[in-house]
Amino acid sequence: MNKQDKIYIAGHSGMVGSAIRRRLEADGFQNLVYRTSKELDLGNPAEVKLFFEENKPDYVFLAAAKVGGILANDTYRADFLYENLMIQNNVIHSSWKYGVKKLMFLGSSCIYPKFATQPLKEEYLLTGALEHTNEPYAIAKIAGIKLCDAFRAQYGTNFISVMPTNLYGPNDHYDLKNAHVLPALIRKIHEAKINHEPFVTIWGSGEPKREFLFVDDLADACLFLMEHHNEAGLVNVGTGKDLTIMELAELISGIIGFRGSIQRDLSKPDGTPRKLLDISKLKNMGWKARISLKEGIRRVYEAYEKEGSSTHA
Ligand code: GFB
Repeated sequence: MNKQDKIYIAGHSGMVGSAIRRRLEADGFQNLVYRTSKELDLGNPAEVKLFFEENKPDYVFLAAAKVGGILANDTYRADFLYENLMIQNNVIHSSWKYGVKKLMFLGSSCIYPKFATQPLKEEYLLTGALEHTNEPYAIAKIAGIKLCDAFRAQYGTNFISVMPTNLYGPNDHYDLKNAHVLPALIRKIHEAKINHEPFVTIWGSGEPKREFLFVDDLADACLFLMEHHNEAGLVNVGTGKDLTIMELAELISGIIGFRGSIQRDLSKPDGTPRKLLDISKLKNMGWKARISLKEGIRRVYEAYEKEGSSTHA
């Protein structure tokens, strides 16, 4: 990518898209294009087609998606499947039609089978049944990977797919019902501390293991892959380390300074028992994550405190 190339970031105001935008701006890319969802409805084929016809971007980062934590995925099953399929179908199809040089499609580690061998290698895709709570989201993301590969096979486009592990960072959602675990626990534990509550409640058994990547590390990997990777299939992006949800709650409690106990709500789902990514493919290309989980949580908590609880409804 040259500094003058026109780069469209779909989903620029979300956690992932905004991190990619920050990074591109910091690196001196001067021709970035983005639209709010009010200006451009990515679910609308005619609007997306017109946008591409008028703007003709050289490169596309497809970071727009309907996302959420385990309960949101399980509750809004139709929305997660339909909206994500529409967004990615429209953007990928128009990228082909209007000659985009290269597109990056962002997925998620939930595309792998629920009980796959750990760590999860890229070739485990479609080798077993998915986790029920996020099956609609995973099916949409798998369709996106296959659509990129199909355009490459049939029309020779350079569309690549990147699968990040669970992400966290600035511009995350703190709504307790729909958030992912890390922001949800930051909010719950912060509120328990300031209200002098004796305990905080986490969902499920606390036994599932998750791997967490700071979103600025993901943005770094995205730029790296946009420069160096030009193949079909997918590339995992993670840290190679995971921990149990109980350990995560204890780590966050330590950083926030909450001394109460941690209780479990067993009526809430655990989801996939473990989804640790095998990161050897990316490591062999020469990339690794830099921000430790402790450092990342410190940064996020600092921002959370500065922004104030009013923005976290
Ligand atoms: O982050 P999370 O919502 O999603 O939950 P997944 C991870 C684990 O943390 C689950 C537990 O075992 C939850 O039960 N957990 C404990 C909590 N306390 C809480 C809490 O207060 N809030 C939340 N949200 N969880 C999602 C998928 O799976 O991850 C998506 O549904 C996507 O499709 C995304 O892949 C990255 O890691 O289980």
